[in-house]
Amino acid sequence: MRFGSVLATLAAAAVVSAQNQSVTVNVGAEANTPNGGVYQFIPNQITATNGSTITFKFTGIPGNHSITQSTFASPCTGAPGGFDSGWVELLKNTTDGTGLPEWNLTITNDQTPIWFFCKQVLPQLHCASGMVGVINVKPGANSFAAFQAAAAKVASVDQSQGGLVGNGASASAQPLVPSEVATLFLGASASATAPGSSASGSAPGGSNTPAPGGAVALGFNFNLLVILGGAIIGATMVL
Ligand SMILES: [Cu+2]
Repeated sequence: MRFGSVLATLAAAAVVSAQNQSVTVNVGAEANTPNGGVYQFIPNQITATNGSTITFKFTGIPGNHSITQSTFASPCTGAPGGFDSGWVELLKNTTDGTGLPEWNLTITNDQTPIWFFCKQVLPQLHCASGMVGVINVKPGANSFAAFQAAAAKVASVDQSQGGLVGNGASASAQPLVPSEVATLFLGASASATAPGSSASGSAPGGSNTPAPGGAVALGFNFNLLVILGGAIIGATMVL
């Protein structure tokens, strides 16, 4: 009995509850976080009633992560009408942990599980590496363990962009991203994504960059150089 109660206590410790209040979830872990890799939400199981706010705090260094709603059936694919923070790339940490990017999600329907994942694919699939979570899992129904196990078998991760309003939870704004510590990248919306392009994870500019957004930034810089170079050549010819 005593052993059983210890187990029950340990299991309960992994679940964080919020009742019309705020709960913080760390997005991504430090590289040296004990007992786990960098690809995780901490905690990854949350119980929260309607009106509660989940504050996702981007804490992982290195880190480029998203909070994207999926379904139990397709753990690493954006849910139709699902919420999506977009990618937040944390460039550096702050000395005391304050001033980090945050994204607030408010629970609007606490009667159904809200499954979510990180859609980052570089340097490996974060979703398949364990970076998944659930709000309001129902006892005796689909379990978080089964969700995470299914995610681990996924070979490609959806890169389309969801909205702020999701199924059972909504955000009123995009992530608050202080420019000195992080950058926000938004992908093409699901409806605007061409068939076949959603799983590549590559934006124009190349696939060997640290993030889809990073690829966009490098592509822009390259184009800028071309434009500048062309302008200089043009000016020289005029002279
Ligand atoms: Cu991630």
